[in-house]
Amino acid sequence: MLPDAGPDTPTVTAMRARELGRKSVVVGDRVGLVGDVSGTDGALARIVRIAERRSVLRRTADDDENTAEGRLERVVVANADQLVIVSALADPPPRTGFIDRCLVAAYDAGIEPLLCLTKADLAGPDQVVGYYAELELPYVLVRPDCDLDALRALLAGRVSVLVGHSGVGKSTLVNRLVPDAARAVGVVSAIGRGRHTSTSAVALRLPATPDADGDPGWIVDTPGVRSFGLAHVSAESLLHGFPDLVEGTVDCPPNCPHTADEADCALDAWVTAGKADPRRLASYRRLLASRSGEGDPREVERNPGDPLAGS
Ligand SMILES: Nc1nc2c(ncn2[C@@H]2O[C@H](COP(=O)(O)OP(=O)(O)OP(=O)(O)O)[C@@H](O)[C@H]2O)c(=O)[nH]1
Ligand SMILES: [Mg+2]
Repeated sequence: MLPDAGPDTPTVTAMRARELGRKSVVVGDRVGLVGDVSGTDGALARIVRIAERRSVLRRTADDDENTAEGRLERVVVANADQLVIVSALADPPPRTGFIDRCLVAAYDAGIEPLLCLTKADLAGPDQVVGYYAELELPYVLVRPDCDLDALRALLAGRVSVLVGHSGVGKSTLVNRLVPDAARAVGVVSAIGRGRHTSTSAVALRLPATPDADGDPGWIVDTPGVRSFGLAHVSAESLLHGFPDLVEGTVDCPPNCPHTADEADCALDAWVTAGKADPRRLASYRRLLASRSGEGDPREVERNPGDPLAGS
């Protein structure tokens, strides 16, 4: 993005200059350019500077900080203001474990979360919305025939990044929001198994709408992910993704690990007293366990009693 780019600024093709060293440029970075920034055919500029990032959304390949794969940290996007967690209500089914992970990543990065529930024509939102009742988590419902005014209003003036499993309809949504985007859209081949149609993240400027003035914002489409690895988030910070549980830890002993085997952890009493949903505590503890290598982050099969719980 050019720092002062307006809607009519041409798209500039640029390559990373050697003097940047090992620093990588990611989607959303604000960069300093030299060379030919005319945007005409064949023109090539050079990226010589990356501005300080306002926010950095990261994920790791898996949760294990003890393996090379687990430590492999990817910056998903820089300078995002809003994390739009896209979950289908069916085909593939919603996974609150995954949504919870995204919430942790959002709060950790200082990015505001927005829950976007797609395929509302196939299933109702009550179960998912009920699960988050204690949180002030804004959400929008999307179906093929709905208008997107409410979503557009929430996207206006900021940089929003879409994340979600493959096949939940991220690119479909981007194509509706940005008619020129022409993002490839895939077919969900089997329940829960999207095809990973999108392979790279792309930032797109949202078009101006006639009845709203001001900056309509930017949207970043990303490839579907299987899981949202949180090895880079400290155990203490994990709790930030569970604001409904935070107050319940006030009565915990010092350095309480909040795990299920900690007899004095006050979170059990908090849930028993009806202050938070027991499924949220279970989800928090699954995350704690998966980070210490004790649990399988792909615990879908391990929770047959709660079909929503998987990640
Ligand atoms: N019934 C229904 N189908 C939808 C809706 N939104 C998207 N789909 C379908 O879901 C399938 C997958 O959509 P995509 O937009 O490619 O999903 P994606 O999230 O971009 O997937 P990846 O790029 O693999 O991460 C396509 O066949 C869409 O037509 C919806 O609101 N309702
Ligand atoms: Mg896609």
